[in-house]
Amino acid sequence: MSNAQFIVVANRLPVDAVVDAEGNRTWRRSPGGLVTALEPVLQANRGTWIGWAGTAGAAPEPFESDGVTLLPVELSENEIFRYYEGFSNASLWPLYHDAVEPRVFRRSWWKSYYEVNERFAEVCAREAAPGAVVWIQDYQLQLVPGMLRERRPDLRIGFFLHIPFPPVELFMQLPHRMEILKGLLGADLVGFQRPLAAQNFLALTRHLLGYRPRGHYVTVDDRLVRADAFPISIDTAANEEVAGTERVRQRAKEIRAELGEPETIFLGVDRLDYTKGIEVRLKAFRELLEDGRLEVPKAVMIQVATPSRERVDQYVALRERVEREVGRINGEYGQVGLPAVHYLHQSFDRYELAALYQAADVMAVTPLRDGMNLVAKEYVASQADNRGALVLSEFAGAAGDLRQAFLVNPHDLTDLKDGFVTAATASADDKMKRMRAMRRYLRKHDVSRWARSFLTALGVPERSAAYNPGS
Ligand code: ADQ
Repeated sequence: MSNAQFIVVANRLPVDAVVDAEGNRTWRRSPGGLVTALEPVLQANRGTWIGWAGTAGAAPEPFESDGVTLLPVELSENEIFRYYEGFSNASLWPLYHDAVEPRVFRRSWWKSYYEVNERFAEVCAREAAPGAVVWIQDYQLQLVPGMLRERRPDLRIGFFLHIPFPPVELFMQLPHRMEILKGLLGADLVGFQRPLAAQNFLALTRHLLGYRPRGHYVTVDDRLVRADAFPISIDTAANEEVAGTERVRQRAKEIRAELGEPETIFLGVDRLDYTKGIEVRLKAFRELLEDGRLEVPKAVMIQVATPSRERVDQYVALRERVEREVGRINGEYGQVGLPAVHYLHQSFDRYELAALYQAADVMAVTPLRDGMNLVAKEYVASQADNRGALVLSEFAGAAGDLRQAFLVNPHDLTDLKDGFVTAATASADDKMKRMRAMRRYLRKHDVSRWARSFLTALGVPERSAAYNPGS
């Protein structure tokens, strides 16, 4: 047994390997709110982060990064295929997102999912100090809470699901549904993005196990398990700071100039994922051009689609469909030197992203289903002059927080098209009021508040270092 007082367990470590020309490997912290929120807690508690380092084969030795111990877990090529691309991303991911794309089940994937979860649980059981706090992240590791409790009943175990939790009828399709539910119930606290997800989970314990949940609690053996909502957020101050730099302001102006000073720039920024509603967004834009309600070059769209899960069949097919649609729109409505849709299948640093957010008049966040959607929150935080308009899907968890957005139902193309036009033609005053209210909300509800409220609910005492390391 080791001495880690606070452990985060996630599929990926919060760093990416960078290999230079001589073949030397160094590690670069990967961007993201989760790392930002948890780093101070980890630093103050000699914390440990357990996760996969991102490449197949033998795991690198544990190492320190910014005061945090990083403990790589090995995944073989076969496990990446079965546990990660298979069961996690082709079975669970579509099913938990309301099956907006058909889910695929393979028995060999489950075996690998089980084995990898067991490996994570074993590493964690070995590292944790007596009575330590362990916080497990997301759908790839749903068996870990139960496996860990069997090995180490002394630990405080929290689990947070970043994606939606499906209604009972959908969850019931899942082979090994019982093992997964029991795995989650190994935690003391199961956190979700939205209250409805917590309710789905509690209803499932009644349906599948005959338990009798009361309020947010359900009794499992002699333990109380709490299921509740903790909507994740962004590092609002950091986003505002980047957006306020001269560099970003200049770059935003430059982008508008490069596009020929259009009246309305529509922007989409997503991982290239079928849940994000990129196809319906493009279709709505095309029909608006077709109907003459929008016109190139007065209106243009920028679609940034970060490469994602490129070896999973559904993602390969999606990319082809999206790129065909972009080609079609540009073929029909573009002019020489003036495409209707600027499509960028790339990742950008946070300055370029902030400049794009600032250049955009209408941000189109139209997922068919999404746990939260941080892009919507980043866009709002970047509107230093309260100028832009956010079109937001009711099916994104963020719609519960950003109530002043132009809310749309992306499953209803007419509603989506009307939402685009309403946002594009809203008065400056209306947009400013909405934006101000949303920015105020995000200043208060940022990612460190999210982490704090989860840890408090997990019973980490307020005065302990794990609760508020900065003080
Ligand atoms: P994701 O599905 O990855 O997250 P999202 O919440 O939008 O979705 O986060 C995407 C992140 O990637 C954002 O921080 C964004 O800035 C960044 N990003 C997107 N495109 C980029 C690009 N081209 N270059 C650089 N960065 C880019 C999952 C769930 C969400 C939930 C989060 C957090 O699916 O619902 O909000 O976890 O819990």
